[in-house]
Amino acid sequence: MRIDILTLFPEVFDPVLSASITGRARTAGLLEWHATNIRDFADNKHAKVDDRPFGGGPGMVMMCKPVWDAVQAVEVRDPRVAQRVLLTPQGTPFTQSIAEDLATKPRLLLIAGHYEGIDERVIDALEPMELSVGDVVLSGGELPAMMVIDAVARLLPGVLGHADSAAEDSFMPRGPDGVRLLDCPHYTRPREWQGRGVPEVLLSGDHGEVEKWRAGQMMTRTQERRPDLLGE
Ligand code: 9D3
Repeated sequence: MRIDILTLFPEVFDPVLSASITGRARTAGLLEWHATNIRDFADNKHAKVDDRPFGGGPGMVMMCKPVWDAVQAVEVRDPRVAQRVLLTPQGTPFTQSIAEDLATKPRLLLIAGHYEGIDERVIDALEPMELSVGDVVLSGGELPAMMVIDAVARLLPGVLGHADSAAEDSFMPRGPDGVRLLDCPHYTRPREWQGRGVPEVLLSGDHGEVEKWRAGQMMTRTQERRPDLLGE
């Protein structure tokens, strides 16, 4: 998969993405990413890509032209059609299902906004998928873009080893009707630590009972901590 990122801070991507599983995916030839500075597509001598909002108010708005020109320039660097994704607080909440969908695409183009936002007309023209990473205010779309890249990369065939793929099933296990559940608690040696023991069933050697206990823990923890995952 090829991922392009349009950003005002292209230098932040390599250090983070090279260090983790995305770095391994790149080394294995399964993933490539290219961060491009939107500022390179400013047409004025001060490389200004933002301007004051029509209607007044605080903050600056990213102008249409540099964003549009950057998208056009980057898209012709590869013949595959890119799924365009804009990271924005107004986007659809990013979920594992969306990551699974994005992982099927040959190419992604992520646009990380900064300032108060991007001129709505270039969003209308580009028709990107718009994603948010949660109800929290960040200072830009760069960390959200890296979250998307990380979540997608680990779903690409061949990126995780077999042991890790198995672990993935328990990372977000499925309940009876395919609903995602929180994981159960985990324990390792020693059997007692600061006076705290380990649930007896885990020491019993009875794999059937262990699996039943884990399934029960997943369900009760989800009920207690994330009832929204279980629906009505
Ligand atoms: C005063 C208006 N601000 C809303 C509270 C505007 C604003 C614009 C841009 C606030 C933050 C940002 C920068 N954030 C992102 O670009 C962003 C983001 C986020 O802040 N939270 C969750 N997901 C995302 S995806 C991109």
